[in-house]
Amino acid sequence: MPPRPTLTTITDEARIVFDNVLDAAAGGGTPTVRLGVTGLSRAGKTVFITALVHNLMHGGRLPLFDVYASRRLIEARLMPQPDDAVPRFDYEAHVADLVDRRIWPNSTRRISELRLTIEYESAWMLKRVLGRGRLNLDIVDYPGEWLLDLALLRKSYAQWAAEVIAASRQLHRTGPAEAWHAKLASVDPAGPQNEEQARGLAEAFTAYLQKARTQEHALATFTPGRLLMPGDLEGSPALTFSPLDITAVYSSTRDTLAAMMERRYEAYKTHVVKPFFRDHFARLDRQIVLVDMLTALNGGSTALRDLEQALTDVLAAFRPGRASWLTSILTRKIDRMLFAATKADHVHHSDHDRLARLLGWLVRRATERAAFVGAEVLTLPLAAVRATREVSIRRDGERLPGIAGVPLAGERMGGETYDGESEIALFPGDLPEDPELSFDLHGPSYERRLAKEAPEVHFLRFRPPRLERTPEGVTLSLPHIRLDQALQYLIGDKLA
Ligand SMILES: Nc1nc2c(ncn2[C@@H]2O[C@H](COP(=O)(O)OP(=O)(O)OP(=O)(O)O)[C@@H](O)[C@H]2O)c(=O)[nH]1
Ligand SMILES: [Mg+2]
Repeated sequence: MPPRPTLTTITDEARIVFDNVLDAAAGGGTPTVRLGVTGLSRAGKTVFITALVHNLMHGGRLPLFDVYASRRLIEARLMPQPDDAVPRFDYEAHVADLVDRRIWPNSTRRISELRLTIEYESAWMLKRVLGRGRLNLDIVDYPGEWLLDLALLRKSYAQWAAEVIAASRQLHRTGPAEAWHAKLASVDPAGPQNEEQARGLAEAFTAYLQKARTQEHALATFTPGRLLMPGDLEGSPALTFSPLDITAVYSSTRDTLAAMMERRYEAYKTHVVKPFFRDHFARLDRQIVLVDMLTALNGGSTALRDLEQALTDVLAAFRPGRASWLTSILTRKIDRMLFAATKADHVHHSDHDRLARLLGWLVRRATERAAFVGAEVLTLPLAAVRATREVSIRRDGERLPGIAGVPLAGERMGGETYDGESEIALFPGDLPEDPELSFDLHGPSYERRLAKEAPEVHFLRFRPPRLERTPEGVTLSLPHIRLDQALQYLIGDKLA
């Protein structure tokens, strides 16, 4: 078991206990589930939350969501959320984007929250006599870039700096890092602290992060998150720092440049990362971790390993475990975790088993840890919004399981650029059979073997679907894959 020095101070723990008791009081006796929707940037958090609310409010097709299938769900509606200081999740705008304009919502730039109150008829006679049941479902949405910061809580400045610099020296990252590396070489970490130098370094470092992120393979190792997505913190001193090359000449003497950077790094953790963790992640009951396996597969084994490392680091910050009735009020614990491979509509359902196996492999360490402390874990391929349909494609006399959809304008494949209007059918390639091979755990020869054994996969991004209408002209809710199964696992037992 790794140590858990994430929230070390007693004051932090006391705050969390206090907030939990407040939560219980603010619920006014209505049971509340705080659902953590966890995922790196572009993993599909905003789309998932929107689809979840839309399907519950508009009666989607949810045959595997028990309360719904047995017609016990009376109503789901958005209610004022518990935290007044956090903006409300802009559900209406996201639905309008998806349904009316058929575009995906923008990348999230700030934190927001929603409370969905579900009224239901209990499945139990006795409970039914006592009246209708009610459950509050609280969800927070935030920019995925910020999530990686949770890993910083366990890292010293020296450790973090060494890791970031090592990553930036990897072959595919040296181009974007050139200017920043030059700046690093021109300063002396043991020299006197200097605001101008600090600012110059921070700017060069931020520029590197931005450039590196747009590279095809660049993925998950980019911290601090607020340099990429500053929210309200733009320009503040807590963001004016950079890793320094201090492995050789680290001097912890006060007033050196290195000491100054270290102070700011620690300030960033104290004033930015810890409150974010304490207020939104330390109090979760259930968690869904969304993982975009397909984009990582497109990026090859380096991208997969990057993603694995990042997720393992992040998930170490959470507190899974089974709680007793008393500890469930005082210290909430995550007793159920769902790992979902998102955007599963990009492959034919005959490949979903492989997709689930790949994800299971990616999160195996986090799964072991959760199981060890008694939390339940499930792995599922999922599409919060299904943008494709399945077709069978004839090629060389063979029938291949394919998908059809409208590629986003500008998507390209085989020399063709799509206009965002016409539908195409394609066979994206089969997912690799053996997860271990995809992660290339045994060196480059495996990469070659993999290339031979598994044909290349290529995934296009599709436009959100055109919604079906009933003969009366009512639009149906957003189509999905296994959203009902996810709901059943995450909150089904609370609606019994
Ligand atoms: N086909 C399909 N695409 C999806 C689905 N969910 C997400 N996507 C795609 O993934 C992109 C990112 O989804 P978001 O929900 O915005 O991701 P996010 O995790 O909120 O990302 P940040 O806000 O940047 O942290 C979308 O723009 C879509 O292109 C899905 O269920 N099906
Ligand atoms: Mg988002």
